Amino acid sequence: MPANLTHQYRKAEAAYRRATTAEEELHCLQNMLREIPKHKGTDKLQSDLKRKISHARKLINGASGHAAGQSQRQRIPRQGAGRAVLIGAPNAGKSQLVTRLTRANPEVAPYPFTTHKPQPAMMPWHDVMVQLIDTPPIAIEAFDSTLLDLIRGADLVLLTIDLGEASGIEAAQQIVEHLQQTKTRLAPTSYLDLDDLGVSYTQTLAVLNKCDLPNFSENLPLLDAFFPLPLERLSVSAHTGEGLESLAQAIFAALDVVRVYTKLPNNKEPDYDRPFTIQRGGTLLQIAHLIHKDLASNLKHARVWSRHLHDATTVNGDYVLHDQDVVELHI
Ligand SMILES: Nc1nc2c(ncn2[C@@H]2O[C@H](COP(=O)(O)OP(=O)(O)OP(=O)(O)O)[C@@H](O)[C@H]2O)c(=O)[nH]1
Ligand SMILES: [Mg+2]
Repeated sequence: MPANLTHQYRKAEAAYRRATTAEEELHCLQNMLREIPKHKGTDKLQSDLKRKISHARKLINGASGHAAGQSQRQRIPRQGAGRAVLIGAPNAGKSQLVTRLTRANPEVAPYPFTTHKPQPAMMPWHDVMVQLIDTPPIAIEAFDSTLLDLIRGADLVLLTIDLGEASGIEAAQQIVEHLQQTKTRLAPTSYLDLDDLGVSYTQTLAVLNKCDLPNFSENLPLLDAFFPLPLERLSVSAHTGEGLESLAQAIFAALDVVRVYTKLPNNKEPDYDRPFTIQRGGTLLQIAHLIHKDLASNLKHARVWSRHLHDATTVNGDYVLHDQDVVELHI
């Protein structure tokens, strides 16, 4: 029987994927269980959820132990409009890309295994910031499984491939195939497997790096023959900067968020410097909640300036926001 999952369930599931603490995970799993349609087709999902809830509770209650403390330390707080994690083989150019896209200064070197631990940095894109995480290289023979948590929790993975060398394709192919054997896999879009909740797919862009090198165009067609996944591809050079604007644009687009500017009733102009961002499809009530939870519970109505409406249209909390809407909240 098909599960026929609702929009509300999908939203709860998306929040679960982004949870960065055990408490958040528990809260999201409880939401998923509440929202899941209760019928025979979802029996297995329901019992999976209950099992995960009980596991998350145990983790939180026993959090004084060494293992729990360690996993908390490895968690990097989420910042900005979303999180993209760069992964790839040694020397693919991950750190060089982060240097070019952000103001961070990770170590870049002409030899492999330069980066030792995940490092967050912020990428400015127009008026928002996106969190990029540089990671140590993936070597199949010594795979560091803590990377799996980062991939699972990411909004986007940037699989960085060195196309300056033909061996770059094989290295990336091995990474993809290795991950497909785990429960944390790469895919053109993010979703959780309906038959096995433990299996998670994270949306991935293939970043074809080193397009300034002479062998790049020769290696490009080899991708079609040898690369196992139909991922969106972008050719870039972290060295010359070519393609990086398109990459930044693609990263922001993949996050699928909208920017919302708030305006105080007595002010003429909204605060254009600091937009709030929420997942596309999000409502005015969610923005109110982001600003302050009391604002959400006391919200009476709002006025909206939007490309899709007449200026200053009055709307309610369930109004679905568009990118670059301006809202004036009234309580
Ligand atoms: N020609 C060229 N060289 C590049 C490019 N991007 C990176 N490199 C060089 O490739 C080497 C590796 O770059 P890193 O950014 O350190 O690679 P990494 O993927 O972070 O490596 P690990 O930390 O070992 O995983 C350095 O010598 C960079 O200067 C590029 O687009 N073109
Ligand atoms: Mg590096």
